[in-house]
Formats: sequence, structure tokens, C-alpha cells
Amino acid sequence: MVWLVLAAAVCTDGWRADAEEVARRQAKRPDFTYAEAEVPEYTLPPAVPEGATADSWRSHQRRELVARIQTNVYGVFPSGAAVLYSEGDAPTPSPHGVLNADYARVAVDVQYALRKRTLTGHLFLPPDAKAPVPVFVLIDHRGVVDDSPGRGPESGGFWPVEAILAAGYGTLAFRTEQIDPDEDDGFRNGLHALFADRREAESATWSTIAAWAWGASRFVDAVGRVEGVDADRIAVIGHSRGGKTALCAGAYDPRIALTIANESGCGGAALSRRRFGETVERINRVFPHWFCDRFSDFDGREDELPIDQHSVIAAIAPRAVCVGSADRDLWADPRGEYLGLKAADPAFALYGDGPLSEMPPLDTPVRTAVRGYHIRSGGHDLTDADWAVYLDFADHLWCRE
Ligand code: GTR
Repeated sequence: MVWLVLAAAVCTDGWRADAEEVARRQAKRPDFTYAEAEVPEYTLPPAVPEGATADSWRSHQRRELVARIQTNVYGVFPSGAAVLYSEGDAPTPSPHGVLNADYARVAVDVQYALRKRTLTGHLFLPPDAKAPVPVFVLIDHRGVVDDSPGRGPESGGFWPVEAILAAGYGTLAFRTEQIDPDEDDGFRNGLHALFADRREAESATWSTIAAWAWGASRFVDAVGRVEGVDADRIAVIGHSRGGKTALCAGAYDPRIALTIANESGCGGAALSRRRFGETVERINRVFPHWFCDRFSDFDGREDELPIDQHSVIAAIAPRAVCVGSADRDLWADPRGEYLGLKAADPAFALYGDGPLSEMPPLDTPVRTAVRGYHIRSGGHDLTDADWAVYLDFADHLWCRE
């Protein structure tokens, strides 16, 4: 794979949306912006406070930023539940036949006020690893993993288990619906049901994305306890709404070593102030449960947001983060996703990382020491080609090339 290794290089041949595709989208959704020329002027809040240093960032400024993200965008997951990680079975040869892998079913028990739920994830490890391996935790909002007894997880484009194992990594996938079903139910089901007595007082600060992100953190804990896993090298990856969730998890949980947001769009890596494709108003109207109530105060008033989505990426610094876009996925605003990563430059610069280059051409991944960006040909999906970029990035990050 060809990577551009970045200095402050200016690339004049960077990606531009296909004009016919823009016209087609625009005709289909005339109320939304698909033309770059129509993006309004905007000023982003600074990624880091003036005069920030690596010390001040580490000691309090990163946490203060996370608090602003919680208040304004993703909200919080209700606190106070007891979490039990069962000793678990050591990974054993996969019962799924097709895979040459070790497999473990990973269970996490969550208990609050005598109410209890068990979360389940599926972990595959390469069978012949000589040292503990890094693991990719996949946020599965598509139901790719089949939890029913006797059935194994399907290995395919969205979760190419064989390719991940062949690259020397382990991988766990968990279904988001067991944590919170993806519907606007007033937080009555999923794990929120454990906190029923707090619903009236607290639910304005709850969100489904924060709950899924909390779940991702629990699986980071759980896999870190499994023999053969390198607990310091755990990546969390999600696509689309799962990509928004990965960014929330990466910002909130400093133990996540690599955050991967594939085509995460509005409320993900894309800058809200650009109002390109999906907007804050639209996402809050169609998916009111994804974000905390306060986020809808900014419907049509993006310039009043005290942060923007680059702040979420900044809150991950100095840990690693990859953002992926797709050429035909204009609803997710590929350029806005790139700019979200780019505008986080000052936070990563505190640690000597970057700057990120200009937007690269199609299918030409770029990276700094700890950030990666690519835009792939094709539509909205998490494909083998995206995984190949992320596996390559992990090789570079963890010196496994
Ligand atoms: C769309 C939504 C996007 C994206 C996508 C998905 O309907 O507008 O923000 O999250 O769903 O998750 O596939």
C-alpha cells in the first residue's frame, strides 16, 4: 500500500466530489447542501485553550474538553453500575469450523439496584501468536454477529475476521442492540432500564451513543483480561453510527489506544458548522435518542456550539485515531470528516504530531505519527479495503511492519 508520509505538504490534487454525484444527491434532497461552494463561512472554537502545553492538557484541559463534549453532544452513561468480568474461558480452537483461530465468548455482567444484564462479545485470536496481540473491538450496529447458540459470527467485509487474524491481530465484535436498542423509546429498554428510578431526573443527559460507547469500554476491559491479549494495544472501530460511537468512546476512555471512525459523518468526524449533507437539525429529528437533549439546542444554530466535532478528535490526543471516508458517501460529508481530523492538529501538536496534510486524492491514505485519513472509492460501508488501511496503520503505529 502506498502512503503519503506527511510533512506540511500541500497537495493540489486532493479529492473533489464527482460533479454528477453532487447533482444527483442535490436533486434527491434539495433541502440539504451538497455543493462545496454553498458551505457557509464559519469559525471553529479552538481545539485547545491558548497557551496549552502537554502538561496542562494531561492534567486537566483534556478532561475539561471531555466534560463539554458530554454536556453538549453525546451526554453521559448513567454511573454507578457494578460491572463483573467473569474469569472467562481461555480461548480455545474456534468451533466455527472455517476459521483457524482461537475463540472465546466474552461475558460482562452489569448490575444496578438488583437488576442485572449480561453483555456478550465474540473474540477471535490468532492461534499461533508468539506474544500478546493487539485487538480490534468492533462496534456492531448491523447485527453482523450472530449470537444464537450453535451459530458463529460471520466473517465478511464488515468484520473480516480471517484478514485481521492473518495480519497478526485479534478481534472482538459486540452487538450494540444488547446495550441499547436503536430506537427512541425514552430510554426504557436496554441497559438504561437498569436505571429506571433515575430516568426522570437524568435522562436529558443520557444518549444511546454514550451507552454504546460505554459498552465498547466494557469490552476493552474484558478483552484486556484475556490471556494472549496485549491490553495496552486495543483499538475500537465503528462504522457510521458506530463510527460516531467509536469517537465518543475514544474521547471518553483514555485506555483506548487507537480509535477508528469509518464514515462517521454528522455527529462523528464531520464538522457540524459546515452543514454539508446531514445536519444537526436532521440527525436530532430522525435519531433523537443518539445524542443528549442539549445537542438539539443547536439545530440550525451550529455556530453557537461551544465545541465542534474536531474537539471530539482533539480529546483523543495524544492517542491514535483514524478517520475514513467514502467517495460517494456525500451525506456524511467526506471533506468535513477530513477537516475534523485536520482541525484537531493543535491538540496533537502538543505532543509533536502532525500537521496533517491537505486532503489527499482518492484511495491514497495519508498519516502522521498517530493519525490516519483515507477516502475510498465507493459508497457508504465498512469494506475489506477500509480494513486493509486500518490494519496497515496499526502495523505502522505499533511497529509491526
Ligand atoms: C443514517 C444517518 C447517518 C449514519 C447512518 C448509519 O441514516 O443519517 O448519520 O449514521 O444512518 O449509521 O448507517
